[in-house]
Amino acid sequence: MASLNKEQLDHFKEFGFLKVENLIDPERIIDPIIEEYHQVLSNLADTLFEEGKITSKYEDLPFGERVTKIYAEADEVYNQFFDFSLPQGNIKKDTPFWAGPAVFYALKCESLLDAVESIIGKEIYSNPIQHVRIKIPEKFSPRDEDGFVKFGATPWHQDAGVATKEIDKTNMLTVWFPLMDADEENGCLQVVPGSHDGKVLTHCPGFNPKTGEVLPALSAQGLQIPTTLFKSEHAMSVPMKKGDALFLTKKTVHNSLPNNSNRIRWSFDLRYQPIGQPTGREIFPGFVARSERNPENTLNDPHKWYTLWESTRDQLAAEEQFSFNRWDGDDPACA
Ligand SMILES: O=C(O)CCC(=O)C(=O)O
Ligand SMILES: [Fe+2]
Repeated sequence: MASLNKEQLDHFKEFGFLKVENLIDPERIIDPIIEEYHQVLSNLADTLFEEGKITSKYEDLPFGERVTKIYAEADEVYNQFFDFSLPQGNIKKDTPFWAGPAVFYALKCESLLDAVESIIGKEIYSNPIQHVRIKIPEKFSPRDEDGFVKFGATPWHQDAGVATKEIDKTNMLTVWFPLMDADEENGCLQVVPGSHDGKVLTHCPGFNPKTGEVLPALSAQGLQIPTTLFKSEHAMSVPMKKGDALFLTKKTVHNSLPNNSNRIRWSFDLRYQPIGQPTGREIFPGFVARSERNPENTLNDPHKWYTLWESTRDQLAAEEQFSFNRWDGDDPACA
């Protein structure tokens, strides 16, 4: 068992984050994901080429350069095609997602679950708040009408702030790992050590939903904590190598830097929690990743995992959908 040692656990408790080097086998776990995503990208390239949105399929390029060329030429970011979760609204019958076997085996990675078990115990549920993030270099990135990079740097937040209020009762653990080395240049994470010790801080929408106006000093990239509410001067960057994993509590304040490099910034973020606690996104499907008490309940079949997401999408597409943001932006801290 690749359990965490006392020193690591003490660090996690004191500072609210822990980086573990060489936890995820690059050849056995990460390379198959990269291979799988290359196929997803090929399918996307075929579609965009047929639609006349790109003039070449860029078949001979490695993943990073290929996705950069395709997003830049089509002037659009297609990250939902790769994501193993659904959007937080406007889900349609043909909303794309990717829940392939290599991704499932990463969620079930034994050494990763051993470390998770050291923190949250033996009854482990895979929380459905999870994403792949592909960020092409900002200099090539498509931008929105306000000039903001689409899918760029992530603003300051706590993960509890991007789930529904029910998450306050849950011992949710975030695991972040890069599929390629991530550093300050291509946009690694920054954490604020010790910021997990207080309450869930006010998150403000990046724009005023009533007027559509972008708030001063904030970007339009979703919910964020105003820097007046925590010690942003204590922030530290966490550069990571392929195979390393970063653990965060649900209240650890973190963000990510912009991708100012010539290569992509590519990562997975996963969440785990004890079985039976609220997930904070109840409409999405989680699963039992490991259980000593009821091992027969563990999900081991990647295809079953795929069908959980497929049926969720089809069902939500047929219903009226509600937004699940817990903040209204009326707090004076957001002004
Ligand atoms: O990768 C990023 O840019 C942000 C990730 C994040 O906020 C998370 O994993 O919770
Ligand atoms: Fe986060």
